[in-house]
Amino acid sequence: MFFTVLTIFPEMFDPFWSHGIIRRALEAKKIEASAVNIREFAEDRHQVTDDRPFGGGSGMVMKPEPLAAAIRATSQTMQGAKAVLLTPQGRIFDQQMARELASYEGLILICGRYEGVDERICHDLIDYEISIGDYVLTGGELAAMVLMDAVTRLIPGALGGEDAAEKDSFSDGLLEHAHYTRPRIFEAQAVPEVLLSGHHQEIENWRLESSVMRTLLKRPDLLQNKDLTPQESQILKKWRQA
Ligand code: 6GU
Repeated sequence: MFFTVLTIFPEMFDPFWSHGIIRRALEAKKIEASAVNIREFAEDRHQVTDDRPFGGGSGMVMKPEPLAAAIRATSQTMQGAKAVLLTPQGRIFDQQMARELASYEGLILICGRYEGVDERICHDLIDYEISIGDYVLTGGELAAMVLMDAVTRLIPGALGGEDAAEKDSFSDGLLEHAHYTRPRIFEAQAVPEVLLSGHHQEIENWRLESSVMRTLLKRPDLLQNKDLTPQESQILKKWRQA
């Protein structure tokens, strides 16, 4: 997977590239990533990337020419890449969209700033408009990092060979089961006995029950669109009656 981020703040990405799973995935060449300054594609002497809105009003709009030039130049060097505009007006990002994006060879992530980008960019040059939630950020940069993080962990081998991505929350439409580590008793709260038992089947059963119960309590909306296995249905019935 290739990520190229188009932004007026490329330095914002340096700390993101240099920590944790993202760093390891870069070092292992599971992903490649770079941040390109849109300013480099501005033709004028002052490399201006924004201008006042036609029709008046407050705020500034990102000019179309530097953005279009940046997207075209990047697309040419990235065969099979999709162009994603990060905008609060986009489709809300979720795990299913992360899976879809992870199937492409590359992603060009375009970070809007100011009040927005000139509308004429969206028609021919953009494949996806994506938002990360219903709140307003000052720019698409943090959203681009969220998206790259979620997509990277789905790239085979990026997590270091474990199957953790498949077992994570949302991958099967349920929240994760509860987790415990040492000590066995922390502030008068004991670890559930079954987890210390060594009975693998019983531990699996307990984890599924924990998963279903937590989803029912914390995110019942997730259960609306989910096909439940017979075992999951049975657990749900039990907890709904409780
Ligand atoms: Cl992608 N951009 C901005 N500016 N605000 C957002 C967002 C994106 N997603 C949620 N809020």
